Amino acid sequence: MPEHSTAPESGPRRTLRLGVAGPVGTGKSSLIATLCRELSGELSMAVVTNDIYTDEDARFLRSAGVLPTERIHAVETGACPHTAIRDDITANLDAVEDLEEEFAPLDLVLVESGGDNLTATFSPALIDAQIFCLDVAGGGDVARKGGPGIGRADLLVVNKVDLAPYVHVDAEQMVADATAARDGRPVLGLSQNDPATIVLLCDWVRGVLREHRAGTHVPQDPGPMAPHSHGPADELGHGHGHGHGYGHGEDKGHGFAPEHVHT
Ligand SMILES: Nc1nc2c(ncn2[C@@H]2O[C@H](COP(=O)(O)OP(=O)(O)OP(=O)(O)O)[C@@H](O)[C@H]2O)c(=O)[nH]1
Ligand SMILES: [Mg+2]
Repeated sequence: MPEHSTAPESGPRRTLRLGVAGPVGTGKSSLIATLCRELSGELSMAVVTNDIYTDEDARFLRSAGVLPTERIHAVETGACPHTAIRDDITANLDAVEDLEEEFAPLDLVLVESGGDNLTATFSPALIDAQIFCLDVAGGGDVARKGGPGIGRADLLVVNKVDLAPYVHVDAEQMVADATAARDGRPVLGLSQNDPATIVLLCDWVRGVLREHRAGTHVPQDPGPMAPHSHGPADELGHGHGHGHGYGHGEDKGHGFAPEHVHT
């Protein structure tokens, strides 16, 4: 098994590795593009994208011009996205470490998961903190469906709140449902068209980075995905090894200022 350095001997790694997961089309790449646009003036940043068969997300981000193209690496998972962010993280860890070496010192590496379902979360061996991204267009009830990302990601984003009236969703209720499912962990209603929500997102990232650098941020494992099968290969015993007893940390993560906390 390859050895990956995770921290210099003298203290925590400088670079914060931040994962962004969530169902297909909920706005993960757009959120990452926004963070690059807003924060690359103050932070040295890079991005790793995951797509199943293509490098579509990396091409989108490169064409958006939000970072120098060489700071955006694509991992083609060739399989169910959660495999590459949770079960065998080698390709992603290599991509992250290559970027950290090439552009040292990096402050922030964003890792976008391939769009999956409600059960995919990052391994804390790959990332330090993770955002789980839903959108209102997926339906107001999604936040009530639970799962490790909704329940225990460091930040849950309810995205595209500007679309709520058009898809007959009560965005405030959706945020309230999400908050109720998270035992105090933060929830953010976000829209690319609402600068105030983007400020809150950026402030949350700055807060995590501060705690990471201070050594007080503890990466949390939201937990594994539910047992499932990928067909004949799994039946022959070549499964992904789900069902480990991952613990659920007690750290509730980084909240917003009181006036922005959704309870
Ligand atoms: N109205 C609105 N549209 C948004 C917002 N954020 C993203 N979108 C749109 O949603 C669509 C999907 O966005 P992406 O960022 O590609 O979503 P994704 O989660 O990266 O998609 P996959 O990687 O394919 O899973 C695009 O057409 C975006 O322009 C938002 O805040 N409001
Ligand atoms: Mg994407």
